[in-house]
Amino acid sequence: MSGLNIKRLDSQLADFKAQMDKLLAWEAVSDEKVNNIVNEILTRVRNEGDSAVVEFTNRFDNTQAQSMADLEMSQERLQQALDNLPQDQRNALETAAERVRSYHERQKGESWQYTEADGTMLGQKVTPMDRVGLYVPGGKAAYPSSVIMNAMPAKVAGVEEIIMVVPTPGGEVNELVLAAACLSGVDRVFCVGGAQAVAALAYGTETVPQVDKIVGPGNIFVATAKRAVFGAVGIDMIAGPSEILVVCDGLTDPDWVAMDLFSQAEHDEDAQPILVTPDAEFIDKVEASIEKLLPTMERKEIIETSLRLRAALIKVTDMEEAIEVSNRIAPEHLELSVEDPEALLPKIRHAGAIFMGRFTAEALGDYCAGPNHVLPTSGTARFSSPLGVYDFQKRSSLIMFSDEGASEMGKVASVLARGESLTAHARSAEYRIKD
Ligand code: HSO
Ligand code: ZN
Repeated sequence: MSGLNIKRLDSQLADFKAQMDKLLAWEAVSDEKVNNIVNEILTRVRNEGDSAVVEFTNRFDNTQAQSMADLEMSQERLQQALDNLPQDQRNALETAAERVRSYHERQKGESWQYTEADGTMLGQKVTPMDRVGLYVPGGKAAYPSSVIMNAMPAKVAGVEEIIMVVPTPGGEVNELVLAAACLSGVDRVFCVGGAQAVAALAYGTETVPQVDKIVGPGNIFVATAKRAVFGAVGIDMIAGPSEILVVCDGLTDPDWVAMDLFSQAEHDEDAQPILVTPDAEFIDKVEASIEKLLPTMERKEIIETSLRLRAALIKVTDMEEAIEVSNRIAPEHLELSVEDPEALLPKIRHAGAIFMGRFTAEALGDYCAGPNHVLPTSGTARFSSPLGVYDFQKRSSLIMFSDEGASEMGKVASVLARGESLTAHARSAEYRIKD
């Protein structure tokens, strides 16, 4: 038995459903105190602009900026960060950026139209957003890979201007983050974080241009601020802690499975790693691998907490049931660690990203496979999708009637308008009816 006490569940036991519900219960905390602080910051930035942003930044990030100009990074500075990277870092970053670009190229929505027999034309016009804001967290969650994953789909969509904000506590900038911004075509970078950064992007200041949508992960202050400005601007999803579900037939090296579980656990104490298998002995083997490998991990404290709080080793009767459990969880990342993943694919309904086969480590998807690593968490894969080009494009409907079409449809509209007692609608349509 393990000292870690990782939860074990068995689909044959009477309380399985209740245990599953308990395992998956996750609520984003909403904190009254945080709400009040965020609201004050939003109001002050909205009313006072740059000076409030500078004041909050100096206060929270311990910097000594005199003005917004001190907090902006020039394009030359971004290029310099890229040029000064060790060659292997630069190559890897370039390979990743290129693969992410080429995958996302395929997501571009195209405009379309069709013409009816009487000459009436209908269609849909796709337009990129003008300007978007990208929030990049500082400190331990400053991931250059996330800069690429957030900026590249916007770039591919054709967004004209990408504005990045990133906190730099103590004035310390992350060179890899700047290099990734350079490679992804970010236009302007401000060393500002927290709710003040979200406010600057949402309302605009003398220096920071107002954006149409804000994307990117952040701490509770950032998430609360994004929720508050939604409506004035668009926002992406508010991500919960990382999750990985490994569905395994019991034939993969247990060390591989243990490390795949660690790979998401190391993100966050609240991350959720789960194994589902029909092979009871395999559960013991993976647990033994976990015990053996954990002491070797740099982030063992975080991994251990995540394993203790939120992990589970689930025994099912067969693969069919494994997929049922997977659909119930709707995981952010699903690994199908089996011989023939394609045979399982048709039955999988809910997952942010599906990693097929024993060789497909989720970590490859985080960095360089090509698909986006910003994915729906906490079961939201039931109704939402990975971040993509489509999140930076919008659609306008196109309608052009021929005189004949206007006459025919005028009759239909007139009847419906009079049914709603909207006479101006009816008469506007009727003017165009030919006698
Ligand atoms: N797995 C994270 C993304 C990430 N992993 C960034 C490494 N760096 C999103 O679920
Ligand atoms: Zn990751």
